[in-house]
Amino acid sequence: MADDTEGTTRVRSLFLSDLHLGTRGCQAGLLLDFLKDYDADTLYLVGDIVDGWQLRSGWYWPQGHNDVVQKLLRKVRKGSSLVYVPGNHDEFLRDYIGTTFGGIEIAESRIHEAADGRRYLVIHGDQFDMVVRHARWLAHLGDGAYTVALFVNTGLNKLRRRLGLSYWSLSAWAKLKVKNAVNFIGAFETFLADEARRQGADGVICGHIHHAADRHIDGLRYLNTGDWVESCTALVEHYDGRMEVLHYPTILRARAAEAERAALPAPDRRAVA
Ligand SMILES: [Mn+2]
Repeated sequence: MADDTEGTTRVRSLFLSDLHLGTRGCQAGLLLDFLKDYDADTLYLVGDIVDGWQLRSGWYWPQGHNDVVQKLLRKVRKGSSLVYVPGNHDEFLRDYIGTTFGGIEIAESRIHEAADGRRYLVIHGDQFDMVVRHARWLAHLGDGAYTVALFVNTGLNKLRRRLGLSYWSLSAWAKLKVKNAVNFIGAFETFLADEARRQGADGVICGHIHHAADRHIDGLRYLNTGDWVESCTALVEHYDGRMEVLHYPTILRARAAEAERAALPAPDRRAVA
């Protein structure tokens, strides 16, 4: 259960992805408030934390983005473990996979064991872009094609990076093809669940498509942390192993409504409740 001290809620694990620091879209102010509200034994940064692709085409780094980084580093100094699983926008960090610096561990993916013994594959998810895009013909080619597509996806984007081209992103592409976006999201979710199952996990925790979710796919728990560009969502693991997707704007609204209610004279409270 949550242990509340000085207005900060402590959880066993906190999963954040798709902050996109270094872009105008990042909701750094809200994110900083959230990081003041929540502390965790283990922090997972599930990719696209710093937007390296965007920074290459023009430096944008306001103080608020620095504050977020400082806040995260401060948590590490105060004893939180931090695992950084890079995504496609911060894939420059993939060159450092397997290393630890300043108490931060960089990992390609990770199996997280929850307090209740359940095991979750923690991965950003961009590794599946090509698989999702070409799902129809890959299905005809069998298991081998699936592995090849994963390999091609990584190689192709590494090449694009070297050539100074922008990242080819499934989520951006799906948005252009709005009619099919729902299908793509569904396919992405299914592929990630399949991969988690293949690795013997009970669930998957990912990001990438900026679409927070908590659902079951063929008995496997699919959890997506969402993003801090549009939705401002995070995933927490409570001390009993219970996983919960938090939508921070909803938490803030509920808190404001409660404060408003508490400020009313007692007889009026019932009328508002
Ligand atoms: Mn991504």
